[in-house]
Amino acid sequence: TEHEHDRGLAVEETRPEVARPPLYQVLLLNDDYTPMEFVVVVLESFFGMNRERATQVMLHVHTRGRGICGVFTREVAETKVTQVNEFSRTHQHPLLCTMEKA
Ligand code: TYC
Repeated sequence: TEHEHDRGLAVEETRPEVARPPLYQVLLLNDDYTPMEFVVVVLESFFGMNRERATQVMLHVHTRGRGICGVFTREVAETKVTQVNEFSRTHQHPLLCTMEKA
């Protein structure tokens, strides 16, 4: 309406709550057999890390037993887990990728 004096229908009137989706951590687990270089390639290829960051995260998992690769919405996290585990099995490595609610 003229100058939007009737604010009832103005599209910019309210600030409706927008729910933030639950987030999930995607984790890598350590094992005794997967080569360190393979884990670095996984972190670069599926999680967009540069080699320096991927090496840091790989060494964290190697020494602490598990580590966070990234935090995503549920569907994205599920896709990462499936793709990493399929990739690892294709290359005959036991590397395990899992997810947990953040
Ligand atoms: N522990 C493995 C080794 O000594 C390396 C490794 C790191 C494996 C991280 C899995 O998620 C992992 N070759």
